[in-house]
Amino acid sequence: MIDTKKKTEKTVLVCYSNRKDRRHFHHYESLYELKFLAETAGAEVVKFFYQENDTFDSRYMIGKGKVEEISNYTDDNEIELLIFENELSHTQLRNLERKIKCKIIDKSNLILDIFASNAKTSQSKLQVELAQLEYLLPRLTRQWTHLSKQYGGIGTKGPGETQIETDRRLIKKRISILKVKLEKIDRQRITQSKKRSEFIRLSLVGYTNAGKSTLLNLLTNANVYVKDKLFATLDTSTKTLYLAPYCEGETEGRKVLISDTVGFIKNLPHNLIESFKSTLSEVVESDILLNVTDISNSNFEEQINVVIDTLKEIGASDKIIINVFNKADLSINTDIYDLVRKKFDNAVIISAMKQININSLINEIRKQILKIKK
Ligand SMILES: Nc1nc2c(ncn2[C@@H]2O[C@H](COP(=O)(O)OP(=O)(O)OP(=O)(O)O)[C@@H](O)[C@H]2O)c(=O)[nH]1
Ligand SMILES: [Mg+2]
Repeated sequence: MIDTKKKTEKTVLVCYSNRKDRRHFHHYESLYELKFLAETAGAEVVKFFYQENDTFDSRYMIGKGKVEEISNYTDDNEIELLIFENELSHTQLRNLERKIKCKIIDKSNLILDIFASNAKTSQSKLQVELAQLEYLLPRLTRQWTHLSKQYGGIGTKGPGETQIETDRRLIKKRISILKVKLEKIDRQRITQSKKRSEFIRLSLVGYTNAGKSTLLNLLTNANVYVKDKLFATLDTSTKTLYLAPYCEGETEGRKVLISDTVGFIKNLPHNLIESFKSTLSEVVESDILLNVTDISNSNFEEQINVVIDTLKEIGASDKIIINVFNKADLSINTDIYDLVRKKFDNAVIISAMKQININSLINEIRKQILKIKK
């Protein structure tokens, strides 16, 4: 039997960058991350289109000439899907769909799709559905409905199976039902969380794919899902970490709690952060954050900034932070090690996979724990 769901869609990626406007400025390298996201969702990426200029065409985001170039390419090469790095307004989407005859989605839409297919628990499924509906509501157009029926695959999964997308009223009603259900789950979480409040709590945070779950598994002998794809983890799992006595005067070891949770990414759709607030509340309630960064990624400094901004957005920027630079087995430039030691407080360079320098990390955790009175 042929599994039609597994068919990969022939895809091109588009990124527009405006040199004069920070909100619309994107490096060419953004396309590599978008490619990883698209492949995580099952697409086959065959080409990048990148346009950088000083004049922003609000009709299409990219210039009219570029639209024609892309349209010719998609016709000649039987392209099924076009993914934009930039967030498109519904008017831009409609204008582009008139000119380019394939399915068009933006990065937010793609991330929502990945979240939808990776969601396992009822809480994360409800949270993703809520974010999808909130994303969809202002973008509901005739074209969208028409396209979603015509094509399958990326960008059309989720809440689009019934008549729901044709009726704003139904969507709004569904949104309020989802919110009530999520509030109920959150009340249970608060009760559980109170039981944990006597313990010192640590959370692993960081950019997606940095190695948070690998580190949790290593530190606690857990068996959390690890995968070389983006957003492998969508739920929070909390495990116990036993620490031996650290200094004189400390007679007994300590039992602390450590949690792994959903990773962050540049331009994570705001409604996703909103609907994942409950999942992320473990981070907000933690005493110490282990900010895990993939030091082998050439954009790691930008990724740290994204993590810091996201922590601010969820209200967790006032925590003790241990900066854990992971995947040191891959990075060979020692200048980078010097740079991070100088630039970041409490920096520890490790490899979770190859188990390099894990004792230094544990010592740093112990050192920081001594600062907390509980
Ligand atoms: N080379 C190398 N790879 C690593 C290391 N740590 C993790 N990985 C790999 O990086 C990929 C992502 O690891 P995860 O632990 O799933 O990363 P994560 O931060 O939990 O990712 P998400 O849950 O998707 O946000 C996997 O393929 C891991 O095997 C490391 O120290 N070195
Ligand atoms: Mg993970």
